Amino acid sequence: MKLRTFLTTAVAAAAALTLGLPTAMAQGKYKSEYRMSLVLGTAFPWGKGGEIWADKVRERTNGRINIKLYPGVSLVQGDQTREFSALRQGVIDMAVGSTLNWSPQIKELNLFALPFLMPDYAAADALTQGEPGKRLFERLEKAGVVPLAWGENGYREISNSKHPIKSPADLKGLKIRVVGSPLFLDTFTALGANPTQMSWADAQPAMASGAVDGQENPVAVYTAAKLQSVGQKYMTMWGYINDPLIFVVNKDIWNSWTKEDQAIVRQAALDSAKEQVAISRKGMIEADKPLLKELTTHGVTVTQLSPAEREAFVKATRPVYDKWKQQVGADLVNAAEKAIAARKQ
Ligand code: X2X
Repeated sequence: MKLRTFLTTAVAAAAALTLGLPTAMAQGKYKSEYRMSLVLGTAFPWGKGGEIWADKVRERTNGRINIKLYPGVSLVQGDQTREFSALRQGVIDMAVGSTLNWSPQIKELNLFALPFLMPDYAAADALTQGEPGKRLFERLEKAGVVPLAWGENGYREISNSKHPIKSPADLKGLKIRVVGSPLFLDTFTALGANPTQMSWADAQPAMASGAVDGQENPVAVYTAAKLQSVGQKYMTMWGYINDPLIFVVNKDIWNSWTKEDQAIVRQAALDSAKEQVAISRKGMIEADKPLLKELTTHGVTVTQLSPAEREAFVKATRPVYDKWKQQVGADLVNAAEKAIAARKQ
């Protein structure tokens, strides 16, 4: 640095300090490293999204904001339902988190777990990119975090180790691992199954030992986690819910950044989320669905439902939908139903 530039900078910094101007220099609060929480690591579309975001931010801020990934929700000892509280409290600086895992704290996020609300990807987009998504971000801001962009874990399909599932009767008595909020217990109870709540970390050994018979997760999660190797031999494509992800920053961390850096982090989140959604849908949106083909080569029996067969699941879970519509907020659910009805296909 030339002497003159140095002096100008030093004077500016001193002035900023005394005047309390919100410049990075005046704040001097940047951490050498920020902690990003993720449930799934970079072998999955979810973790890839976090990695892309971290890389873009590091590059575009010339290393001013340096992010380390913590997959396996390791900052909350693997308990994904505590992630949102930890984010609020500052144990976590930023995250790409699932609406399902945060719904115990933010009941409106149960919207996405209402059974059979979103019939296709266009419907999921109508919610996240439309009015309902805007309202949910406002709700999250009120809860004290800074949401920036919507990603996607994906449509959750059901698998099990016993037999193909074609009707609610096939679920009878099956022990199914579920996540998140009590809504899942209601859904699977209504279908005649025996749901049990546990973290992702506990779920895999439980499948391997046969302590649970089944689970529900996107196909991309199933394949990357190789769930066929823990006995999950049967998968039914029922698309009952889609699980969006949210790119988010802790509020104090956000406020410690300059306006310029805030804009960079926001734009990087939007760009990364777009890439992440594309990665997450890869193999599922092409006509021949290569990801499903891959499953069959691993010996997995993939069951497709006829419209009438699917309708039986919709009917069986309708009372749960109606009950939880009130819990989520009838206004928000009505807005969601409206956005879906008006979607472009
Ligand atoms: O635990 C799950 O099933 C997972 C990985 O999909 C979520 O975190 C919602």
